[in-house]
Amino acid sequence: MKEIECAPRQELAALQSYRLSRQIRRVYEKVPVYREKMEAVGVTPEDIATVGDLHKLPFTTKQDLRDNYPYGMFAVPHERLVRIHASSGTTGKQTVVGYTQKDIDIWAECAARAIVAVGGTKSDFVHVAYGYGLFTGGLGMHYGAEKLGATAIPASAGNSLRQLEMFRDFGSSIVCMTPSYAISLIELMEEKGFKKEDFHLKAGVFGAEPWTDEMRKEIERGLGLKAYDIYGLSEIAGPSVSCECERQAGMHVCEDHFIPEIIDPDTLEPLPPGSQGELVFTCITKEALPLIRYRTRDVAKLVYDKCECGRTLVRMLKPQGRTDDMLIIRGVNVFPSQIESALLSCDSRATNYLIVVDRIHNLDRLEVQIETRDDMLADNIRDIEKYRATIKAAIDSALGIGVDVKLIEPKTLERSMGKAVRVIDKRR
Ligand code: DLL
Repeated sequence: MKEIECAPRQELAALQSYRLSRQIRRVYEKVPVYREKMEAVGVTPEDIATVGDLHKLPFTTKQDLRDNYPYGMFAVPHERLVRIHASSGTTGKQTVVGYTQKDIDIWAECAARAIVAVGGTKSDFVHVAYGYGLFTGGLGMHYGAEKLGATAIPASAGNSLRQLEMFRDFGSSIVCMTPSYAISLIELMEEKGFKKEDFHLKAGVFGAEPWTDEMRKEIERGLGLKAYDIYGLSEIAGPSVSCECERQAGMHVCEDHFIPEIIDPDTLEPLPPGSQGELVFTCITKEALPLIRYRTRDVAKLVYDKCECGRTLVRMLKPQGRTDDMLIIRGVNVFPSQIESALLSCDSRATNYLIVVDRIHNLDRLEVQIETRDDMLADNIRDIEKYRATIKAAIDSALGIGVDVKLIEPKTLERSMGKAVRVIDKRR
């Protein structure tokens, strides 16, 4: 563990203040968009001396990146860039992010910290099954593993049978992949007769999409490892902006590089510690694309209590979802993660599901389609109806609205190798 990860909070705040004021002077000089935004609210770099001044600064959004596509918000000439990545861009134009060599080194350091936090050492085989490419998952964890001195296995996502053979033959001890891909590998293990005892897995670093504690239990059961949550976004660094430690009680943010805040997404006012709201990050060491008060749209909470692991870095609790993924059903706010949690609390193996939202005769309708499994086919109709009714009751009570639950044939939903698509909203 690095010293800074358990430094007294005042020491950390002093470092953050120094880095923040230096960063603001830099972006003011080098990025016209920031100068204009700061001038518009009457703030100059001299006004930003400490972390307490952060709230004076204007926000940055994905729209700013789109408006300045591809490189308009970069603070370095392109000769200094050593790599670019891009967001998946499911809605609208994709966003391009870039890194200098120093940015890559810091990112690798954060990813190495994440691997250490889940118990990794130089002796581990770190099997990276996030996609390699413009997506940050693969290369992000790969460089982290190498920085630590562990052995990276650059498997990338896909070719699932090979993944299982590699787990068995290469001695993979730490795996990195999306939780939904882990679920599809567990399913394949059962189909092909692999047992968790065939592998040497001890820990997994799962992220890039929301997943619940119920899903965690299912992955731990299926793969025989401890499953940890890791968070990040391309705009800030990629994976390892924050990661859980062995306590599995929230993800420690690399606050010496990224300052987190929680704001009210409607009023844009910062919220007190412990409140749930939209997560905002400011990059204080990033050279190429130093985003200031970047609105992530992720809904989370920050916990400042000292963790039993000894780290003093703030923890962010599992993101509930994104403000733009929140569904409004007949006026009620619904996060897909609430549905997953209720569903898996009835049947921990019901991991293949899809939420379909529609508007019929001017009324919102939410249907949860759940795949049945081959082993359920022997059940009689009454048992299956009871199963469906139990799940419906659990989801209705979690959401406070009535939903439709439909059981569908085994293996009809598409399997994910990256971020799973869990919601189809036909109203959009
Ligand atoms: O998903 C980076 C990443 C790769 C993180 C591998 C962790 C592991 P983007 O494609 O830019 O970057 O997507 C970022 O994914 O704003 C969240 O909405 C969501 N997300 C990422 N990690 C988590 C997580 C990568 N642990 C967006 N829990 C973020 C919930 C997550 N949501």
